Amino acid sequence: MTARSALITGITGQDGSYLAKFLLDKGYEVHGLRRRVSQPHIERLASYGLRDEGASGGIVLHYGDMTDSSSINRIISEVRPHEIYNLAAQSHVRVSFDTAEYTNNVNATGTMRILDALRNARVVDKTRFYQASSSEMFGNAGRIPQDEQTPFEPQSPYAVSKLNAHWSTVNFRNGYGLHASCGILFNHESARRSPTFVTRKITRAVARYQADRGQTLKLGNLEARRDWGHAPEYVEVMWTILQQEIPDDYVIGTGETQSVRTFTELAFEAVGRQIEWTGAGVDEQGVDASSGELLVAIDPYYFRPTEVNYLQANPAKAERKLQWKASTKIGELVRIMVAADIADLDATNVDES
Ligand code: NAP
Ligand code: F7E
Repeated sequence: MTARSALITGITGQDGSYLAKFLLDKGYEVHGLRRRVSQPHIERLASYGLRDEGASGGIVLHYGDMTDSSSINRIISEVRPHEIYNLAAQSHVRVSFDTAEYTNNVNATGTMRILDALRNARVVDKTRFYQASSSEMFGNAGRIPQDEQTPFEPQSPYAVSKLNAHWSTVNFRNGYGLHASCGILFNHESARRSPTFVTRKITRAVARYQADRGQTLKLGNLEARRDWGHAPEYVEVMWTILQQEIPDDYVIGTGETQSVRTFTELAFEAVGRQIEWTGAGVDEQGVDASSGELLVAIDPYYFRPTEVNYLQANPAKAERKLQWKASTKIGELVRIMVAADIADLDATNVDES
């Protein structure tokens, strides 16, 4: 029997790398779209084996870009995959305020390029499509927790672009019968999370303190609350979503929420340090309760023009229909990430802004 094939956009990212491994283990022929960069960065995939087209085993990487229809058309026509996981995105919310047009081009128009390519290659009947939608689309929805019926109130260019891609996917499902589904995923983190997201920024800072190379950790809004889960569990549900007979959209999260402040406290507690908070607003500081050492300060650079204050998933539909439930709780997630960063202390001097 011929292996099922999958094309992953965003394969070099956190989720793409976990998903590639998950699909390889299931016997899939895995293809990935990667963009050209001056410094090759496929570390997250290196251990899985890369191969040339035509050879067996490993992953086939194709050069392309979400901003380039011709490469997307070419790759889809050549690979004609059974499944497409569209994970590529300019995924940083704060950066999207500085690069709004580009973010929209990659995330929204990029998704439309893939959907149109599926029509043009006449594989709408053959290919199933997964769209990486985001809890950011809920924005400040005013309803807690958020489920599939919660109205969207996006608060950033990133969230607006993801909402565009989300509705385009639903439209192609309704209009052309494409087996297209959206996973509305809440924040999911791991040792592979880019260091510019707050969780990894914090766990890396804790690891540096542990090695006596600590520098004051500069953060923005400590009060924002997120529903943080563990990324490897979240890529499994992407696959489960595409195995359903009827395409649909699902909210995926743990159902629990914590503030950035609490995540910071838990991360320092993982190495035996208690934070004592003093001051208020931009003058607030977190100091080591025993030594008085300054651990955390506020830097307004990390504030966003519009912030999402409170995200908490209601994943009841996924639990009921997909039999999926997040198992890693926040305490364990923090311990996994801190331990990985302590084991990998080379990674200093990375730009975390
Ligand atoms: P990530 O680590 O930032 O990875 C993003 C991927 O997209 C990378 O492979 C990146 O390539 C690629 N990419 C960016 N711009 C591209 C372009 N112009 N052309 C081709 N590829 C491009 O993101 P992630 O955390 O794995 O998230 C995966 C997807 O889920 C994203 O769409 C994200 O928006 C969405 N999402 C994430 C979360 C979360 O908490 N992680 C929650 C909800 C939704 P490079 O490696 O070359 O940069
Ligand atoms: O921010 C606050 C910040 O950048 C979380 C992406 O994967 O999840 C992610 O988006 C919160 C925000 O992730 C810093 O203001 C405080 O309230 O880690 P983040 P995000 O914006 O939630 C969603 C679901 C996605 O779809 C996105 O692709 O933390 N915060 N201080 C900070 N954030 C950062 N980055 N850096 C700080 O210093």
